[in-house]
Amino acid sequence: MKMLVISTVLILLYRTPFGLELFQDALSHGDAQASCEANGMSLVIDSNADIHSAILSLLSSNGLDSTDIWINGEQDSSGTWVDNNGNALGSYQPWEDGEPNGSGACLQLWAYVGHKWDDTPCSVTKPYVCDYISPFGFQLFREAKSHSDAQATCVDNGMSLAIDTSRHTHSAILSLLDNNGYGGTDAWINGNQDGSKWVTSDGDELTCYLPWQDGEPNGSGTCLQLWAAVGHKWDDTPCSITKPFVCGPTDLGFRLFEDTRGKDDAQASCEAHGMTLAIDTSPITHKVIDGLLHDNGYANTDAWISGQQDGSGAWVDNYGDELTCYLPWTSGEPNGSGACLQLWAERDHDWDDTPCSITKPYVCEPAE
Ligand SMILES: [Ca+2]
Ligand SMILES: [Ca+2]
Ligand SMILES: [Ca+2]
Repeated sequence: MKMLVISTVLILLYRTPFGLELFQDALSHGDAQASCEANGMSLVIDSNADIHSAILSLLSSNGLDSTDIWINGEQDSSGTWVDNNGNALGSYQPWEDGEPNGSGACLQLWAYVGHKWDDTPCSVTKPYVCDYISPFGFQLFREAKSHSDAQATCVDNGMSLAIDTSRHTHSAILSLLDNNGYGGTDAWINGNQDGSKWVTSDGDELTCYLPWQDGEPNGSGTCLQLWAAVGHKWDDTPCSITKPFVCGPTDLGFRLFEDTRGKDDAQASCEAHGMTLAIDTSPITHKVIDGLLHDNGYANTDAWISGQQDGSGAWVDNYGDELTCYLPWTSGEPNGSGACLQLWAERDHDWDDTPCSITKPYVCEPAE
């Protein structure tokens, strides 16, 4: 009897681990960052155990287990370890025992100790790993978890599950998934059903921007996912299923600028920082912007956000989109007193129309 020989085809799938890119030309730390930027990326920020293991897999699959590697991080003049934008590195800092020992001001993954962190001179040339940077500060976590475990991991990393408040955040989250090879994968974002409402992890209702897939939510679960099969529109699904997930900053990426400017100059300043005046799309954004003003001592100060009257008298944001759905005008406003939208301190930072030329501090959000 003849043996049936089943020929096995070994298919070797090789894929760059997920948006991270390894560059094998050895450069100094500064030149490595410049090279990342020339490729639309930045030196990777080793901000959690999940991305750390993705970096190590990338090195391993390229035979670089024994090679030191540059990542994002340098010591500033005050001795703090910061990223290339000057923001302090987070709480996840897998230093080798005894490091940093003052042997240099740049951060490497030290091969000799299993690619733990080490401070070393910036001028030494090494290969380096770049990463796509999401404008709103969204981070993809690759290890599949239940919705509640995903949220707990985001909190452990100083964030929350990503809150999808506008077409701009939605597009940033989708770019993050695509750029990391997750264009075909479902992912958790922030949202739970609470009776007839959908609320964030802080209990704030998701309103106005609700990109549900047609026919959803259909009662198939009480947690909010981005459903890959329908272009990552929103879908309700059981919370216990494990999926990759996207975390985002609790301040939604908004930033207060304290120099006072007229409205046009404020927008120009936002743009100079890769941002645009913040768009107040829902009670969630309003609470964050108002909180930012309070936390920085501006509870009693008016501030500019996005919004001006166009030629037809409609109120539009900086992308030219009409402001609809969420319109927290304070009582009696708009009263025709100006063509620009401000947050009026005297009315708890509800909306007011006012002359565009008045100078005020302003709040920006990341631009697409
Ligand atoms: Ca060292
Ligand atoms: Ca569903
Ligand atoms: Ca007014």
